[in-house]
Amino acid sequence: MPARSYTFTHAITRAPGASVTQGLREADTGAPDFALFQAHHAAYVAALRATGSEVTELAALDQFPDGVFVEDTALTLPEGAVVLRPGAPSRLGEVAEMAPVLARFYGEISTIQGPGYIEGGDILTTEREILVGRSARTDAAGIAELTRLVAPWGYRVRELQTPPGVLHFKTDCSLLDEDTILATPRLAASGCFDGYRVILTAGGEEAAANSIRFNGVVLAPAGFPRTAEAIARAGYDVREIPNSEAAKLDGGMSCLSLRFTPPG
Ligand code: CIR
Repeated sequence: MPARSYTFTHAITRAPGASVTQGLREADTGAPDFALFQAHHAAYVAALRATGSEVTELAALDQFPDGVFVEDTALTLPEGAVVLRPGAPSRLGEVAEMAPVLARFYGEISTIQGPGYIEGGDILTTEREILVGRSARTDAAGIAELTRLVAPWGYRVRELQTPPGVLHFKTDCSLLDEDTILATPRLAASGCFDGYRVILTAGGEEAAANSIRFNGVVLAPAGFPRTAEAIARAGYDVREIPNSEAAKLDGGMSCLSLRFTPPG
């Protein structure tokens, strides 16, 4: 049986809209260039497709500047999909756009009702558990509701802390295989990955931590050569994807897709 935490037959992405230049950002390093963002996004989608996966590309939503970061709207597991509740007020409405799309693949879907909040960027699903980092976007009530929703499917949720000043838990880590996590030294130092093998990002290359294992490849943001080399040396097939524009909005490889294998 292939590993459910990184083997996927499907993915969903959303094209960036022109309003992506107004997307949320922790620090303003300038607006992303829209045309370049589109080109980078196309390279990302092509890399997903090259693994044989079926990628559903949704149309841009100009009313949601951060709509391209579809990961934050849902948690997609083989047993079912959970529509989340983003903690960023400007992003709450994105979930109503995603729910009917997921219903096409899953039939019935579960929904975080609130009052808590939880964004997909704070959720790392491994082969043995679901790790969720509390952050400025994800609170204890949101995590508790998710825990209740996935319990019948046999998942254990472990609540952790996203490092202060870091947008999402997965800003600082990604799953490479059943036993291996790529993480920044600052997150790994918390001990939250004890029991896993950890590959650390190189000094000054913390942004490389938001990579994704997708079927046979690891998609990593381009521009972090020592970390890419460390991942390759560990035996993974690394594909570097240009990400300079999404990075201006604190976005990396995971944010840009929902990855899943529909039931049945
Ligand atoms: C935001 O602040 O919500 C977006 N600018 C970036 C979202 C990145 N999403 C993710 O890491 N899953």
